[in-house]
Amino acid sequence: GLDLRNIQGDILSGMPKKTETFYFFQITDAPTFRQHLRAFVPLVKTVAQALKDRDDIDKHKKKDEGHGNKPHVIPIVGVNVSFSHFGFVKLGIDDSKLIDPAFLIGQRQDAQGLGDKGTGDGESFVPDWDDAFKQDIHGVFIVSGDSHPTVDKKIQDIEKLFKIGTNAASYKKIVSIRGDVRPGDQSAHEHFGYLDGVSNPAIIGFDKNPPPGPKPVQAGVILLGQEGDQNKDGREPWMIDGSFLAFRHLLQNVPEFDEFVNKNRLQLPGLTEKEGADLFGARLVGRWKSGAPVDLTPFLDDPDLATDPLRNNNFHFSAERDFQKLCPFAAHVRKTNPRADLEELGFSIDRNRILRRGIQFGPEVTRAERQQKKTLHRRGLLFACYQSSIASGFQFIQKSWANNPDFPFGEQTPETPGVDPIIGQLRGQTDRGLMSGTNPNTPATTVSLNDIWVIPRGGEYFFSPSVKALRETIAA
Ligand code: N7H
Repeated sequence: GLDLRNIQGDILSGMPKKTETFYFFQITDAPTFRQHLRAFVPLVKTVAQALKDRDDIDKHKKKDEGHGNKPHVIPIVGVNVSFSHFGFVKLGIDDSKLIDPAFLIGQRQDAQGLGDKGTGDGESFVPDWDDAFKQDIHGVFIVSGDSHPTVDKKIQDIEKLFKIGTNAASYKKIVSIRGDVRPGDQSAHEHFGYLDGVSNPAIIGFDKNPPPGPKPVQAGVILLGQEGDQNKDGREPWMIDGSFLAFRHLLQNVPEFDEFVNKNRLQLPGLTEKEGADLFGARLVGRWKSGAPVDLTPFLDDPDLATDPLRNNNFHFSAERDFQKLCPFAAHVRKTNPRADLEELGFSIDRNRILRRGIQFGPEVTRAERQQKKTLHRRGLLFACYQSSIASGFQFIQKSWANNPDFPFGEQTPETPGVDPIIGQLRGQTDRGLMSGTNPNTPATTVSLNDIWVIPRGGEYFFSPSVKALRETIAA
């Protein structure tokens, strides 16, 4: 079985969180850093501990409800740490057996391939990113919890261990970015308004009763050295139970997206303007804002289906593998997990599955923004996902699926799908070509994706080692 006390908590269970800070750093003094890290390791939350946190939260909730009280928040905080290739180089740790080409070149060098906007070409390409991410980032602390004070207090503890603010400091802080779950009834929804965190791969040997849906994957799809890791036999012992973390700082232009959806609302008999807009938006994503998949409920939202874990992920695009009346080929959830589109043709997509652990950042849309239909405040998604290969996971999904107007099927589809309207990008262009299938009755009708609403501002690829590796290999 998996050693849940050896795997960092964000990877498999996800740490319970209302707020989460990504704190990026650059190591300035490697020997001292490795000493400081030794004292830091006990702070790292494992999967076993994260599961216990979840239990505690549930128990308190039940108890409060049993007493007729409103559930009160119990303080929870969790810390994880990951390193980039440049971090391992700085620490003098040979990471060549991590093999992953995306990890080894780093995300800045990969940005042109991902389709990010920028200047120059090849080696001299400079992405149009925030300055923080143009520097060499060596590692990231992830600190999540129930509230800002608990998280901030933990960050102070970490800074103390690494002697930040004194002459003996062993790293330099580059930037920290705070994410927050959205307020009220939007709490599990991302900023465009769609329910997020519905579909993640079930892991064999970890998820005991996976709900019906995409078939569970071997642990090695996410964890190095486990069954299903493509490079299982080539790993060094310290790499086992670690996972690659792809982080992306993504802005979302919400008022502009809303305006696009409203302008292109479907004008079908019996639909109000609002219903026509909601249907169009649902067809861009592949799910209604409620979370209900359009493959199962193509014309009307179904809030009960949306929140029923036994049904809300149990679809495969198989009823219409070659057609897009139910769900457009380019819809975000079909592009990023094509299910039967490939599996029924005999292609396994197991190695392309990722565990997503993102969080929203930035304020709610203000009245002024809504009136001007223009983004005035930065908001979006701190996208984070885990996988045993970035080249087959995040990078592949972004490059070969989301950005590829011919996917799925290429020539065989009756209509060219177009890029993923949510995350697809073509060399930084705002005009991203045509998407078909948004109108269920006339799938050949296209809409022009003449703007882009998700804009990358930075990111990096990291490796999130096991606790044993932190203690015995990375710390001194
Ligand atoms: Fe996506 N969105 O609101 O439209 N995503 N995503 N994503 N995404 C998903 O199933 C969104 C991004 C995947 O198994 C849902 O949890 C937004 C990147 C994958 O069915 C919604 C952004 C990548 C899935 C969104 C964004 C992915 C998925 C449905 C950026 C990888 C699961 C809810 C700001 C390259 C697919 C759910 C499956 C689902 C949205 C980014 C991948 C609503 C706004 C960068 C694999």
